Amino acid sequence: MTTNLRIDGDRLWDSLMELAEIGGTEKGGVCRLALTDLDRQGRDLFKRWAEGAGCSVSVDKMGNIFARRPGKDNSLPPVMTGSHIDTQPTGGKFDGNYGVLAGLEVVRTLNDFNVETLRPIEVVVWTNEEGSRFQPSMVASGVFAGVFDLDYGLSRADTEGKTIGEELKRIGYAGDRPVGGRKVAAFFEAHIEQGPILEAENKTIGVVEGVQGIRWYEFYVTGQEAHAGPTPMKVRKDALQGAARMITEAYRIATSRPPNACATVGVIEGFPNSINVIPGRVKFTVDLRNPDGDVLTDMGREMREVSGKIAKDLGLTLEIKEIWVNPPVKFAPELVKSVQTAVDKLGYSNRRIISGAGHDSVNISKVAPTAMIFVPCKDGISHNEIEDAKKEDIAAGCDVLLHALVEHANIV
Ligand code: HGY
Ligand code: MN
Ligand code: MN
Repeated sequence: MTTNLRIDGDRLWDSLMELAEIGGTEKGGVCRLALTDLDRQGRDLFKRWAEGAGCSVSVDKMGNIFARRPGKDNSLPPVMTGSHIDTQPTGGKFDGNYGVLAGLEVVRTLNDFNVETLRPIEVVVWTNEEGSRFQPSMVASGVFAGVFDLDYGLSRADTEGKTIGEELKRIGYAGDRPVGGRKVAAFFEAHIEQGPILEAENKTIGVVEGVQGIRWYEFYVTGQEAHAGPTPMKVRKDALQGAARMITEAYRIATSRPPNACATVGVIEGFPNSINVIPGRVKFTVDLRNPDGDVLTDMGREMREVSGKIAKDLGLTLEIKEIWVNPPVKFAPELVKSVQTAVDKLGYSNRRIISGAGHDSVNISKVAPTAMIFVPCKDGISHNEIEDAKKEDIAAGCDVLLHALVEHANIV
């Protein structure tokens, strides 16, 4: 395909801004949690746009949406691209949404130039990538890749006990297609970096070689509620005192393994959450990450060990649930090479990079050759309503996606 083929950056940007209005927040972010009515509205909009671009749209039993542009030989496995449109509660306009709409823009561009590919192309919206409303993260692409079974996926419940299966039915996206079990020739995902490296080095494109490992835990610390006044410190069974020491250890475990180890405590719930009652129960979560699988495993081991010791010292009981383990992933060298070739052909500044964030590509890499394309985001900030990106970078990443995708859509 000739190098002067470019996507329509204005159209892509306008689509991003229009989708961002669904769940748009005061601060300019997006709150569109998985399988809420806002997610349904976003799905409906994508479906309308995809059908308007001549795609046939299907939905599988996990609510994953596939917009298919036919190729010359539709018996061949498709080349796929896509991401997610569910967001964090204080999410931004670009996380996930960019990868979905970049895929749609590739289809629109191929239509504009009457480019026919050998293989069909499918643009995918994966259900519940964020793992905010339903844990674990990326559960629907996980079912597609056989990482989880369908029952497990559909049974994931939110804090109100509503399951993915029930919510898919409620919003009208409980599809009838089997989930996965079909060949995919290649999968590409365009995404903002969600970190500071590309912007700091003034690079337009990140050629993503892989994703760091991730482990998620839930910690349940139990002590005994008692009166904040008459109960001497030395006899207390204060669940929050224990949790606080364990949380401090989580940060030490990360900072003692520089430069890549990460630890995040995103959720803390105390009970009974009353100013003059010693907390009897505390639940908190720990998200550990490292590009080195062995170091990540050791971080988890140390977290368990020190927390058990703290619980014993303070006369507390501790239950630790390991809710998600994702070893580090290396992407398919032949697809990474295609991304690099497209970047070089288009003349964009670039660097190789490992993704700090998890993506559906992690799961899809288990069943198809997979690679990702990163573009910078402002100040490296994401999972924040101020998330922002430059229009020209958003367009550049989509140009790279266009050329890499079409290269593979024309390989027999
Ligand atoms: O957790 C992650 O890295 C992704 O944003 N779900
Ligand atoms: Mn994302
Ligand atoms: Mn995210």
